[in-house]
Amino acid sequence: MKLTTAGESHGKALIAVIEGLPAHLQLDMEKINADLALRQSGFGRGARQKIERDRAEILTGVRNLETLGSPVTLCIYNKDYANWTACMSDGKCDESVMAQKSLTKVRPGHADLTGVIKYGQTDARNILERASARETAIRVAAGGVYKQYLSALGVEIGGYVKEVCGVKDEREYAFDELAKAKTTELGMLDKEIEELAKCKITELKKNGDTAGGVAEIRVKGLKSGFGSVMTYAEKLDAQLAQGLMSIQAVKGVEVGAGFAVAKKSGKDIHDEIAYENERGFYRTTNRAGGIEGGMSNGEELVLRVAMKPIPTLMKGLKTVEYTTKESAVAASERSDVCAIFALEIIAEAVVAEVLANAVEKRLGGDTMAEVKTRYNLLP
Ligand code: EPS
Repeated sequence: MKLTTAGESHGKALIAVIEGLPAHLQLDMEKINADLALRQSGFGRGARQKIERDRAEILTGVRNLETLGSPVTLCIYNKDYANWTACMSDGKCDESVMAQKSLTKVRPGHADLTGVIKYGQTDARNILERASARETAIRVAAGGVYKQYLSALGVEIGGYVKEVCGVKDEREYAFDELAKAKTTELGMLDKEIEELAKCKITELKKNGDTAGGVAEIRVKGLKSGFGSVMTYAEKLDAQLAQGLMSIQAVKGVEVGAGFAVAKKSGKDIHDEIAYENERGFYRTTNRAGGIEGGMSNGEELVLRVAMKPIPTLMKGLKTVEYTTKESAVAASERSDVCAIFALEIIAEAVVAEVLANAVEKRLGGDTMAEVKTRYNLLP
């Protein structure tokens, strides 16, 4: 299965094309739109989210709410395009509006500077429009399709926000407790810690500053053997890390105990193996996070993703104006203070994409019935 996304932050629309889905996958668009609404929510989001009301529209590949096996195209129209037509149109733009909206005081931590040099631009808007995390809206829509493919096999994905700018929830939660996170303001499961995190965001906002955080993503019901021990590029943890690192602002990914493995001895890290007639083989602990040797081992997948603070600061950092090369204060334009709740939703979508691909690689199948039969035959 192949996913391509396209679209600029203030352009007409965002598009995703998914190739390789089997026929007869029933799609519930309301579930996809619910994820899109969650991605827009969360304490610390900016004014843009008051303009957009993201809803995915299907343009191709689906008839009567079922996939046909042909490429599925999803589209989200940017409502804000109406306010940006003069300088974001594919036709002739208004030079004065373009100049007014241009960005040359390149932002530290953003794609601005490296992007303008690489693509021979002077206006970083030609870079930031694609670098923008607005692109994640369409990845969440596509992820919603992959989630429904996995759900048909009994594979479910959940998650929560574990940390916001140093305010951390140290507790571990059972998978069934995670759904509650979607009903909170910041995606955190502990009310008191969430209040502290909100205070932190409010304080940072007052100072023209921003926050990142950590989200934990979990997967229940994935059988063992997805990914590969034979080919490095097909290792499941490698593919998950690639997918998660591709999300805007992500700087770190952990699987299971993650970086803590380096602090402990083998006896305290490796998960002992047991067997019961009804359950089959299982691990008595899950520090490996459900992946050994690049393959799922049948335990829950446990992944954590670290997001850096958003690089658009209302009190800009020191920089250099790109055209004059003079010292300057970095550009600040409307943005979010914290988008960690969004990251949690986006990371679920990306994990769904990677896992659906791993399932398709192993099982193939032109119809959902074939995929399900093959999945159910696995130990
Ligand atoms: C973003 C800047 C802001 C964010 C945007 C990501 O957009 P704007 O410049 O229009 O205020 O709100 O994220 C989204 C629009 C979104 O839907 O997630 C950036 O520079 O990355």
